[in-house]
Amino acid sequence: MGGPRQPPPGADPQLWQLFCTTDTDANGYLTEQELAYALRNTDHTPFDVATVHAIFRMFATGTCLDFPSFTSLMRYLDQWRQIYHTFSTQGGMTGRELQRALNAFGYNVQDGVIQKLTRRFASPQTGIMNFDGFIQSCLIVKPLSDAFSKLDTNRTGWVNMNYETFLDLVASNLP
Ligand SMILES: [Ca+2]
Repeated sequence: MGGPRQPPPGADPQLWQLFCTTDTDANGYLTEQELAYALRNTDHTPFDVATVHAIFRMFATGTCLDFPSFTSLMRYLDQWRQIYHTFSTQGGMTGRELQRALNAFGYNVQDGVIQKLTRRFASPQTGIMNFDGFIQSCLIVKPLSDAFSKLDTNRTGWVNMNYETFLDLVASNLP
């Protein structure tokens, strides 16, 4: 093995460096455990394992995440991070701010749902959500809302669906 690993042509040097540090066994792929090390909240706490798992599955091929997929993953997270910072104040996101962020993207999420998401993903002490909790909330609301919208063809906010369709909708959109 000898010398430092060369980045692929066109690689973002900062991302390449992060990839090499994260790829602790230097086999050219990240496992979910290796990726977990690279994903941090603003306060440097690691991401919740469920969030790492959901994101890893979105970008990895099987159990391996190569550098191009890692680049896409980090860019995807950057976009969410910008949204998170736009809508959050005081070093974290309150339920109100989460609601505002989701509304801005056309997801008209009611108070009751926001409370449930906050209870699940925010700190029980402060009610403040870290970046990883925000992602988890979006990974629940966005795909389910998009799937609902597809069925709500006349845009009334009402859909008539049977049990099987409902279960299929949920099962197809698990984070
Ligand atoms: Ca590896």
